[in-house]
Parts: sequence; C-alpha cells; structure tokens
Amino acid sequence: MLRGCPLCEAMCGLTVTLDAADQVVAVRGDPEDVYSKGYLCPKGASLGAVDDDPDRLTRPLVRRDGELRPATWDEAFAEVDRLLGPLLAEDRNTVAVYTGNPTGHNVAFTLLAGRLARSLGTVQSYSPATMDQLPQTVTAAVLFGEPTSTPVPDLDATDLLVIVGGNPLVSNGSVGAAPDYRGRIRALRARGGRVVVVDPARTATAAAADLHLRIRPGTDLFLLLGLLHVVLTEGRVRPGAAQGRVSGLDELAGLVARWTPDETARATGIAPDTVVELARDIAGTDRAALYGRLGTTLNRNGTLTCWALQVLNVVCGNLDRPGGMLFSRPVTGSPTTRRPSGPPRPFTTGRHHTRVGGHPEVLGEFPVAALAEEIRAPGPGRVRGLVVYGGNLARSLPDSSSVQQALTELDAMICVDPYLNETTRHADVVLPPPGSLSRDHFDLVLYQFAQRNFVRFSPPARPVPDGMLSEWEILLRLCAVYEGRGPDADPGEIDDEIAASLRSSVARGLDIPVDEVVTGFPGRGPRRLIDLRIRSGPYGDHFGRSPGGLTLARVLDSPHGIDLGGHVPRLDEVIRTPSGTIELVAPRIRDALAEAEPPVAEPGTLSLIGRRDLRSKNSWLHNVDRLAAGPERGLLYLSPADARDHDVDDGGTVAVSSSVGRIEVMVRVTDEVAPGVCSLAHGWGHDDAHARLRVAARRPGVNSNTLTDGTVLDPLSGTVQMNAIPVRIAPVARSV
Ligand SMILES: Nc1nc2c(c(=O)[nH]1)N[C@H]1C(S)=C(S)[C@@H](COP(=O)(O)OP(=O)(O)OC[C@H]3O[C@@H](n4cnc5c(=O)[nH]c(N)nc54)[C@H](O)[C@@H]3O)O[C@H]1N2
Ligand SMILES: Nc1nc2c(c(=O)[nH]1)N[C@H]1C(S)=C(S)[C@@H](COP(=O)(O)OP(=O)(O)OC[C@H]3O[C@@H](n4cnc5c(=O)[nH]c(N)nc54)[C@H](O)[C@@H]3O)O[C@H]1N2
Ligand code: SF4
Ligand SMILES: [Mo]
Repeated sequence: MLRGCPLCEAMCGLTVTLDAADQVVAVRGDPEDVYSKGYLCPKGASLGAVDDDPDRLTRPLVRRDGELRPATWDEAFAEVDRLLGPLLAEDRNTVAVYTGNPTGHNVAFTLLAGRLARSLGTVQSYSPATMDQLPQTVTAAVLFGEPTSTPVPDLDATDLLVIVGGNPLVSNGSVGAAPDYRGRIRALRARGGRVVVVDPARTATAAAADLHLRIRPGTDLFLLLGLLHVVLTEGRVRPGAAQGRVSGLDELAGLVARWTPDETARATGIAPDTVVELARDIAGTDRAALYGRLGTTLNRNGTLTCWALQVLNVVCGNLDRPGGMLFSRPVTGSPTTRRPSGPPRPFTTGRHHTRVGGHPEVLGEFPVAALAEEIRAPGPGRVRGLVVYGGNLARSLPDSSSVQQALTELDAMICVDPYLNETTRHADVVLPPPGSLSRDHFDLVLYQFAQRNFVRFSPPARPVPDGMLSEWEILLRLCAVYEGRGPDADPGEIDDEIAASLRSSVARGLDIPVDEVVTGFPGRGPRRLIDLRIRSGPYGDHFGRSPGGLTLARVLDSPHGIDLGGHVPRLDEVIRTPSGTIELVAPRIRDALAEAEPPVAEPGTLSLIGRRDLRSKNSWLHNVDRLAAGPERGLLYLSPADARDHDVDDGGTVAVSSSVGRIEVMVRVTDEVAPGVCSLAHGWGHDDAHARLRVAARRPGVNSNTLTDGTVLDPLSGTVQMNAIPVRIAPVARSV
C-alpha cells in the first residue's frame, strides 16, 4: 500500500507492506513518489509500530467513581452530553477547546474544523499556533493582507539560503518543509550556493552550513533590523517583483536608524563586520531566500522578528522570485487563488478578550499561555469545561505546573486521543481514534507550505479495527452533542449538511448553479468533500468547465501523487491588503517597534533554549520502542565554560530553576551551545503514574516546560516566549 506519512510536514510518500492479518511488515520510502522520491526518516519507518503500539486505547474511557474505566461508545457520548450539555446551555464560553498539532495532519479534523468550531460556539479557542507559527501568520496578514500567505524558500533554485532559528535537518522543516532537507542542502552547495544558519546552538543544520552565526537568544529582531539598516543606508534596496507594489518604504529608514552595525553587535553578539557582510551578501545575491522558524517566533518580539525577516526579503527583491521566497498554489486552493468575495478588509484582532488577562483574540485564538488562568481564576464566566483534540497540554504548554493544576479544576474534560497520557489522564471521557493507517490521508492544509505544488490521496491501508470508530465519526458525533442534537443523533445528517454547505459555497465561488456541483463520491465521509475541494481548486475540472482538470478519481488513479509544478511568481494574486500594496509599516508594527528592546541578562542566569530530536514529535512517539531507543535525549546541554563555572561534569546532575519552576536534569557538556546558553528538549517528563505509556515511562526524561514562564508574550500575536528563558543552575549533590 502507498501512504502519505502523517508524522511531519515533509509529507513523504511511503510504501507500507502488510501481511495477511493486516500486520505491518515493513515501511519504506516510495521511490516513485512524485514529491519525496523515496525519502523517509526514522519516524516514517516506524509508522507501523506507532499504529500498533499496545498502549494505544481501543475503547473509550469514562470516569466513574474517580477512575477512568473502559466504556461503550454510546456510554461515552452520553457522558459527554451529560457533562457538556449544561455548561453549553448556560454559557458556551465556559467551555474551552484546544486543537493540538497532530490534527493538522489528519483530514478528518482539517475538513471538519469549521463545523466543530461553529457547533461548539465558544470564543475560548486555543491551539499550538500561539507557541508556534502565529507570528508568521500575523506577519502575512499585515504585509500581504491574508494570514495563510507565508512564502516558502525555493530550496532547489536558491543561491543563498539564510535559515534563522530553524533546524530543518532535524525537524524536516516547517512552513517550508521538504523531504530530504540534507540532500537539498548538499545539492545547493554543490551547485555553488551557500547556506547561512543563525542559531545560538550548533545544530545539525548549522554544522552543515557554510556559515554559522551564534546569535544571543531572543535578539534576532535586532540582527534583522541591523541588516535592514545596512541595506537601506548603502542604497541597496531593489524590490524586484515587489517594485511599485510596496508602500511604507520611505518610513523604513527611520525605523531602523538606531540599529547601526555596532549597536546591532551589542544586542546580538554578532560582530559589526559580519552584520555588514551578511547584509551585502543578501542584497547582492540574485537568488537569496531568508527563512525563519521557531527561533524567530517563540520570543517576546516574535511578530516583529518575522516581519523584519520578510521585509528584508521584500526590499532585497527575494520575494516572489525563483530562488527566493515563493507562494504556493495548493491543489484545493487558498484564499488567494479564489476571487475576493468583497473589498479587502483591514486586518483586525481583539474581537474578544480573555477574562483574566484581557489578552486579545488573534485570528480566532487566545494565547495558550492564558488557558490555565482562564480555568483557575474564580469569577463569572470561568472556563469549567475543556475539549482537547489531539494535544498534550500537560507537556507542551508553558508553565506545566499551573496547566496541570488547572486540569484538575475542570468540571468536564473531554479528550479525543489515542493515549492515556499526562493530559488525558485528567479527562472525564477519552475517545480514542484508530491509528493513521486506518484512515484516508490527504494533506489538505500542508500543501500550502510545500516545496512544490502536488497532490496525493491515500486510502486506508487497513480497516478501522472492530469496536472502534473512525475519527471522522467521533468528531461528527461530538458536533451533534455540541449542537444539542443528543448523543444518539445520526452523524450522517451532519455529514450531509456539511457537504450541502460546501456545494453552495463552491457554486458561489465558481459562479455556477449549485446543481452543477456534483461529485463522483456521493457517499458520506471525507471523500466527497475532498473531491469538491479538488474539482473547484486551481487545477480542478470545475465540474466540466475545465475539461481535463483534476478530480479525486484522477488523483486516486495516481497513488504516487501528481506533480503540479514548482512554485511560480504570483504576487498580483497574493496581495490582498486594503491598499493593494505590500504594507511594510502597519501602525501596529510601528508602535510595537517603538517599544522593542533587547533582553537584558540578569547576572548569574543562563539563557535556556529548546531542541528537537529526529525520532520524536513534540511530546509523543516516545512510547514506541524503536523511536525511544538510543542515546538519552532529555539532557541539558551546557558549554564547557559554564560546566566549569558551575562545577558540574558531563553526566552530572544539576537543578535548573526559572521564575516558575525547578527541575533536576542530567548534563551533557558540549560546545554545541555557546557559553551563557543551555538547551533542553521539550515534550518529555513521562513520569505520571496515572498515564499508560509503559515504554516512555522507562526513560521518562524531564519536562522542560516546568521552566517556561507563561507570562512573557509577543503582544502582536499572543505567542509565548519559549526560548531565551532565564534560568539558574546549581549542582545537585549525588546521593550515596
Ligand atoms: N523530529 C522532529 N521534527 C519535528 C518536530 C519534532 O518535535 N521533532 N516538531 C514539528 C513541529 S510541531 C514544528 S513547529 C517544527 C519546528 O521546526 P524548527 O523550527 O525547524 O525546529 P526547532 O528544532 O525547534 O528549531 C528551532 C531552532 O531555533 C534555535 N533557537 C532557539 N532560540 C533561538 C533564538 O533566539 N534565535 C535563533 N536564531 N535561533 C534560536 C534552536 O536552537 C533551534 O535550532 O518541527 C516539526 N518537526
Ligand atoms: N518548550 C517548548 N515547548 C513547545 C515547543 C518548543 O519548541 N519548546 N514547541 C511547541 C509546538 S511548535 C507545538 S506544535 C506544540 C505541540 O503541542 P501539542 O499540539 O499539544 O502536541 P503534542 O504534545 O505532541 O501532543 C499530541 C497529542 O496528540 C495525540 N495524537 C497523536 N495522533 C493522534 C491522532 O491521530 N488523533 C488524535 N486525536 N490525537 C492524536 C497524542 O497522543 C498526543 O496526546 O508544542 C509546543 N511546545
Ligand atoms: S520526514 Fe516527516 S513525512 Fe517524511 S517519513 Fe519522516 S516523519 Fe514522515
Ligand atoms: Mo509546531
């Protein structure tokens, strides 16, 4: 069977071999896959083991007399109704929802997200966006007028790739992922191109680069402002494709005036000459791409940092140019492949505010960092119910201690999750979906950020196991409960309503009669919606009006995928701001810039940053033997100088404390981190006795988010600072 891998944004095509009993015998890369061409990483190779993990739940759990016990599906949905019904009837905003990372790789969620949100009808909506990409999304909304318009680096044609705060050789990339990133970097260098990595740590990506700039954590904004300063003062501005489509250029010089190379060096630790040279290099290379990821977003100036990076791309002519940063044209379309439905509206935030901290809503979300206090602080409107779709709040959110405390103070907690883990063990009802091999796979959302335009659809490799419900059905039944139709309502009715509403919106978008919007997949389930989306998309057959165009049937006939071509310039379509220009200096940016100051390190503190591991995915996949094996990953990386100063050896244990917590962790002494910086992977700490993660519990590691202070936020997006956390370390006496 050919399958798209759901474990990261690289979207590799895999070949899954099953035996007669539907057991996975082998998983390999599909050499004929149009996108990944045979590549796979250790996670993809373990997909069978991930799905067949014996600790996965196969029955719902319902809390009875304080204990989570197996129940039937009918009992479980009845309990959801009993618990949530009264809260929703009283005030829908007393129920919060958290939609976790794996849902982005799951077509049931991506297709049903809109209906789930409308059915629940709460403003208390949270997701990892506010500990991930929201600064990039806000930047796109501000500059280009459309939040989904983040361009991706044209890896295969660029001559200079500058990676700021990303480690794609480990993460496989993100918002610009690619299968075989290492091979692409190698090819880039082989054709004479160069790679520059800006990162406080010498990561695998930094080690593979031509130049590694060890920046002081949390200061990228000032480096980027410094680079802009050089480009502007040396008269190197040449906006290329953006020429004549930019506004605010005149104001830029004033905004960056303070950031001379010397001032930049003081803030960032990067030498003045290096700043000047890098700026000249970027401006002087015809095909250069500046790409940033979590190192740019997870700090108090996240949006300004992403903004400055993209502005540099614009003024140096790298935006919308082959070899620079390009916008995709995904198979199911995006807001910028469709006709505008009216005049562009200015980007606004703050339609609602959180009850306790007064944090504004940004793109429909509140900051994850605010969730615990929304649950814990007494008073009218307190959040008393929580629905979690595929998320591990107890490990992935900042300030874990207060998050875990909050989870114990809920009146109702419902989780859709395959595991009994540190989060779901607090639930009243756990609804476990089957493994990914039992579902249709289609990367509805991720095509937006792919290296090329392509499409692939994978039917299930094996059926939904007896006694389980597909995630599709679980979610529809939840919608029915949220809508007050009761726990026994026929989910098919909602499925039909969703299809009918999609047909009308497709008809409106294409300006054709709704009876012409037909599908070759009339049955219920994801396929008819996917067919409608493909057929109405930019490559679609438009229901006969574009003969030869794509349909789901055609995509199904091409299990190795269909390549729809590399990205091409399309700026005219992309710009959707009220002014019709790329608005370089929006008022909110100008105001925030006036306040931005480099962090000042308190004496005696180190700056803690995060780290990812190839065989992990945030807080899960740790319960699979072959992914959990190998060297210990939950170590604090410390420079030799800091180890000496703190009197600790490699393998020794230290106590690390921050403003919100303290942990004890084993040290690895390494010059991968610079003096003054230490790093720790997040998502570990599988020591909760109430969880059922038997493999993970053997080597639990420590939970780094015990140390993450949830009060430091990027004001423009509500994204929490998860890097550059001030910590103090002290040796721990070995017990004898
Ligand atoms: N193997 C694996 N792959 C993954 C994941 C995983 O957990 N494991 N997670 C997936 C997810 S959800 C995401 S969002 C992506 C993330 O994709 P990436 O952003 O590529 O992943 P990170 O490894 O977090 O890279 C962030 C880098 O920023 C650096 N950094 C920290 N602070 C600063 C700073 O202040 N300035 C600069 N310039 N750099 C800094 C860190 O040292 C790190 O190397 O990865 C995805 N892919
Ligand atoms: N300190 C620090 N913290 C971080 C980060 C960091 O870099 N540093 N990175 C942040 C980022 S980028 C992200 S995206 C978040 C991730 O945070 P979350 O979105 O909360 O993701 P995970 O912690 O990986 O939890 C995923 C959950 O989904 C479940 N799951 C797996 N497959 C499925 C499925 O098919 N269906 C359903 N329903 N559930 C499934 C798993 O069992 C697990 O409980 O973490 C953030 N936290
Ligand atoms: S790189 Fe990502 S998509 Fe490819 S096999 Fe690994 S986890 Fe799966
Ligand atoms: Mo993420």
